[in-house]
This record gives sequence, C-alpha cells and structure tokens, in this order.
Amino acid sequence: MKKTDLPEIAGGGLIARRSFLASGLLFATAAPALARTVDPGNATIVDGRPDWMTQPGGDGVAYGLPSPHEAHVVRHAIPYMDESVGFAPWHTPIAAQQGIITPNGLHFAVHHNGLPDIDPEVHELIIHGLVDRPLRFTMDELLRYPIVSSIRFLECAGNTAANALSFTPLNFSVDVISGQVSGAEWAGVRVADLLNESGVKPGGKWVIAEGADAGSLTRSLPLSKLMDDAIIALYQNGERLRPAQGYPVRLFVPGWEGNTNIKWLHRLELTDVPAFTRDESGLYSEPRSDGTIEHFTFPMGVKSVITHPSGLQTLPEKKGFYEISGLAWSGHGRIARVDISADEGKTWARADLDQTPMDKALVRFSLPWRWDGKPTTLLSRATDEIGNIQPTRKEWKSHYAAHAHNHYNAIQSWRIKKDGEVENVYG
Ligand SMILES: Nc1nc2c(c(=O)[nH]1)N[C@H]1C(S)=C(S)[C@@H](COP(=O)(O)O)O[C@H]1N2
Ligand SMILES: [Mo]
Repeated sequence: MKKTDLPEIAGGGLIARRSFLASGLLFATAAPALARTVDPGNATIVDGRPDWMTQPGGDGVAYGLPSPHEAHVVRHAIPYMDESVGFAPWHTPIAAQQGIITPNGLHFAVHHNGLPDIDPEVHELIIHGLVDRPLRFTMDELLRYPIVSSIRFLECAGNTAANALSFTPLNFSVDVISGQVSGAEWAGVRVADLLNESGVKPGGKWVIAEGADAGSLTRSLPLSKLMDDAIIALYQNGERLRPAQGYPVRLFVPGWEGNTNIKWLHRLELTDVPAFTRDESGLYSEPRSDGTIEHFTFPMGVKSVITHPSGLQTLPEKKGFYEISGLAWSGHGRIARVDISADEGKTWARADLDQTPMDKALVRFSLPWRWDGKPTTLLSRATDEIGNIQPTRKEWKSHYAAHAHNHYNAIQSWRIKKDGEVENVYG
C-alpha cells in the first residue's frame, strides 16, 4: 500500500490510527525523517565505539537534573511582563512536553507579590471563624494526617489571555499563548478531614483562604467545594512542593481557576458570606458583553490546544506524515472527546485519547496527519463528560466584554503556511 492510498477520516489528510499502523508505513516509507534504514557497515557500534561506551561514566549527583543536552527546555518569562515588580508569570514549555505530567522545575508560576522564602519550622496553618474548635497546625502535625493524591490540571484564569485581548492574532509560541497550565500529581490532607475536626458552625457557608506572601493573596470559596475534593497540598509529583508552587503548603482546588489555589497557605476562616477581596472583586470577576459581571466563576471551562505542531514551529518537509498531538482538560470533570480538523474547520475527526481521561486532569490527544503541502489550518475542539463544548473565538467574544480576558477557552487555530511555518490565527 502506498502512503497516498490511506483512507482519510476527515478532510485535509486526517487518517485513522488503525489504518496508519496497519499499513506498516510508520517505519518504512511514511516518515523518512523519523526512521532510516541502517547500513550495518556505518554503524558506530561496530566500527568505532563512542567515548561513553569505552569507559565507565560518572556517579551522578545527589539531586538529579535534566541532561545538559536538554538545557534549552526551560520556562518562559512572558515578554510583556518582565518589568513589573513582584509579578512574575512563568510559562510551562508545553510544546516540549509529552504525556500529561509537568516536571516540577518547568511548572508555570504566577506570584502577584513575589516568591516568599518560608521557614517550615515557623509556618503554621490556622482554621478559625465559624468553627466549634479553632485549630492550629505546624507542618509536622499536618504531615501526620492521612495523605491522599490525585493527578489534576492547574490553569491560571488568565491563560491564553493574549488571544482574548489582542484584536490581531499575535505570532507567539503555544508556550507563551497557553503555557499557564500544568498536569501534576498533588498529594496532601483533605480539607474535609481538618474541617470535620474543627467542626463548622451552622452559619458557615464560605471559607476565606489567605496566603502568607507579601500581598496576602486571599480568596473566598464555597464550603461545599472545599468539603468535596479540595486538599491542603504538601507534595507535587512525589516531592514536597517547590517554593514557586507554595512551599510548604498550598490549597489545591481541583478544576477551579488557578488563583483560588492559594499558595503559602496560612489561614482558613469560616464565614457566612464571601469577603469580596480585592482579588475576587477586581482581577477575577468577568465583565460580560451585556454589561453584567460574573462573580465567583470558579471552574475552568473545557479546553484543548494542539501542541504539535504549534506556533513558531516549522514542519520539516512538505507532503509529509505528522503526528498531531495536544492537551485537553475541563474543570467540570473528564474529557469525553476531542475532535481535530485539518481543513480549517470544515470537517472533523475524533482524536485518539492516550489514556482513559481522569477527572479534572489533562488528557493527551493525537491523530496521524498527512500534510499535502498546501496551506491549511489545524484546530482542536474538546467536549467534556457533562456535554460542554469548547466555543469558537467568535462565540467566546460575543459573551464577554471587549476587555475581558480570564477564562478564555476558545478553539485554538494554527495556520500551516506553505513553507511549513506554523502561526497563531483566529478563525
Ligand atoms: N499566596 C498566593 N497564592 C497564589 C498566587 C499568589 O500570587 N499568591 N497566585 C495565584 C495564581 S494567579 C495562580 S494562576 C496560581 C498559580 O500556581 P503556580 O504558581 O503553582 O503555577 O497560584 C495562585 N495562588
Ligand atoms: Mo492566575
């Protein structure tokens, strides 16, 4: 079978994985740039061994680091923010990532008032307000409670704000446009366990969570969510939290906007009404196009983005086979399906999901694609288990005021130009 014989499952060259694998083209002629036939006479392993095969290597270091050959894979400080004091938005290089777990050293980070250096021997967590018994915990005491863990996504409400705000699409990488999202295993103590111990007085409906950073970032959260699946997170991907992620302790609120995941947590106050803090009344309420304001818009909407290929990349060869791949997530639960279009949204095919989607976690999607060398646009559209479908940019913009930029979850379009360059476009 020739590669051109493979049946398309949608326009623009999308191919079912089954027929692609069955064709045997994967390692033969389908992707010459990926695998070459080896001339045994030229193989270094026979003729001359590389240095690393002739003598024993080193011992390693006490805390392992990535290979020096991967030193280019780092977080991005986003360009238009680098002169603001204390406000440091670092983005995850999601284009360099595979799977669904973000390495701790590459985790995006947002600190509104700098990164505090907290002594875990001094730091305490206090639970007070409308409780039967106010409680105070040292970190060592917290670590003696049962620890639960789950793999979850975390996304800043302002992720992809550039596409919401800019009238013309900015030619940035996917890392810069949408790198404020991560996947990690978070482990810690159930908030419910601690609140059951403190007891909650009948009027207690809200919890005011405060961080111990210079600006004391503070948010009000409904008690019901905290009792449901929120944790006092102490571990991230198997080790204690990194300072930028809230060491020694943060609130983790699965699926809800990044800002509610209070880092350096030192206080939970039970109240009857929300506090309407600066953070929730100002930055994190959304102006709608009809003149009203959305308050307390907590869950992050269903969203997906193609990371391969994506902005500023160049496809190495025309008329080649490529693996389209990306990430999808929803703050409302599991991803049900992701559809991909390779013909500017005219036709769509259902993408493969790499693993069974988990609740409020990233899932990786992919499909084989045969690019015919003509300019086109790639899109992905996620649907979650309760039926939310990722909106188009037009739909999103018609719901919100022109200056709204939080909770932007519209479909991302990547233009493939005739020279193989990939560019952010709207449409
Ligand atoms: N105390 C405190 N908590 C905070 C912040 C902060 O500035 N101070 N930033 C918030 C914002 S806006 C986001 S998106 C998340 C980001 O979490 P990360 O830095 O671990 O990625 O933390 C939230 N928690
Ligand atoms: Mo954020």
